[in-house]
Amino acid sequence: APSLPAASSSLAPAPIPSTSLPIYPPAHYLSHPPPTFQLPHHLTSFSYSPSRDLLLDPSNKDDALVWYCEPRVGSDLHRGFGEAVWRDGGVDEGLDALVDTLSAWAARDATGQADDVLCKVSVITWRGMMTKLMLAVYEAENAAMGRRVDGWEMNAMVLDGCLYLEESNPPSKLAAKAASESSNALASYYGYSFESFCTTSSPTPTTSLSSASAAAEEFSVPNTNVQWCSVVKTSLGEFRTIVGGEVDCVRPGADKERIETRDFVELKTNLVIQSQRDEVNFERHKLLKHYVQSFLLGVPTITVGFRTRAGLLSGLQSFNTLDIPRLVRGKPHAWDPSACLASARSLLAFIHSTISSHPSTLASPSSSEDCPIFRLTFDPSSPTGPTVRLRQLNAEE
Ligand code: 0WD
Ligand code: CA
Repeated sequence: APSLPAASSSLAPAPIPSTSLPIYPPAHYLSHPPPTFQLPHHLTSFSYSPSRDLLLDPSNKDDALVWYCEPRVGSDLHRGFGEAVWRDGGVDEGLDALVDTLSAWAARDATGQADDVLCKVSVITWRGMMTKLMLAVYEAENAAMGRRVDGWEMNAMVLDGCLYLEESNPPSKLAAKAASESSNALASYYGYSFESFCTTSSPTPTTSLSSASAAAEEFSVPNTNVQWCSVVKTSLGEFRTIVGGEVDCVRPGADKERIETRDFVELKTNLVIQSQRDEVNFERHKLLKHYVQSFLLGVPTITVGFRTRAGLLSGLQSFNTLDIPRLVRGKPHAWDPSACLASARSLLAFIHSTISSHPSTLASPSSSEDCPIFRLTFDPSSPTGPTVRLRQLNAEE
């Protein structure tokens, strides 16, 4: 029989891909230059209505867009607590809103730009999922230092070469989430109420006789169904990504017809900082999370409202997102965004290549119904060290 040419070794079955990836201490990721991160570019947007209807037509996709207006220090964030409308946290929305928005955007685009972006994209997900990937390295470090750290779970699939990542919400987890939300209802209400005090649905600042009455006028009782979300394209290393995320408001005067990421403003609330220990915690944990979350969507400004325990607004501080790493550099509790970028890139590479080369993905036709789903689990306190695991789900899961 004729012997096979040497080149046929490339036809040998691929080695069984590894199904778990250790998360190393931050320093491990700092021995090479960080991967590039492309400045996020706003592609399109959508809104959720007060009854959680998805609005994605040109006529209503920006219905939930609001503009920043400075709140009055001393405002009572407890105001309206009893009347607030809370989103039903038991509904698992998956990636539907993002995927539907992208389809509608591509369908009305006559230039071919949308198709061009979509055919090159290798990751589509919510910003919140990218935040989790970027923070895993420091969550692992927190766990190693004995702090209590929650892991996370996501579902993943690769369809036509594009990785889709969504939060995994098994019923047990939804119940735990609902319980923690109701026990933290007041603290999270202060966050929503702060958003209401800081925003107005008119694009130009209203001039009024007294700033106190202007601030009072801007308050409307929060309905957590209402959200405005931006969909951006960016890239991390070799991965072109499309990311959707909630944007709290845009800067005063921003033009609704020409929204760019440089207009975006993120709002946060925090208990007033009263001790050295509070300050270290704020810089080590809160600023890291705020930085990563806003960086991923290209949000340039983060405005923090400091509040008392009783919910009175006691002060405001705005941060330029890109300046935040410099504020903590050189301190004993410093963190380095390069470790986040490098570890998130290696996580994406692991997830993308493991799923793409998996026999069941290779065997599946190009339709989302039959595409195999994988479960991604991050266990920061695993006895064998912090690890991200990937396994294929059964049809029943
Ligand atoms: O964990 C997530 N990323 C989830 C996102 C869980 C459940 C739902 N979603 C939805 C959001 O409601 C939105 O429609 O995905 C879309 C995009 O969200 P994102 O920007 O990716 O979410 P993330 O960056 O995690 O959080 C941004 C804001 C939060 O503001 P703060 O200032 O706390 O980070 O989205 C809101 C919240 O206001 N948010 C939620 N709203 C309702 N239900 C939820 C939730 N479970 N999680 C975050
Ligand atoms: Ca916020």
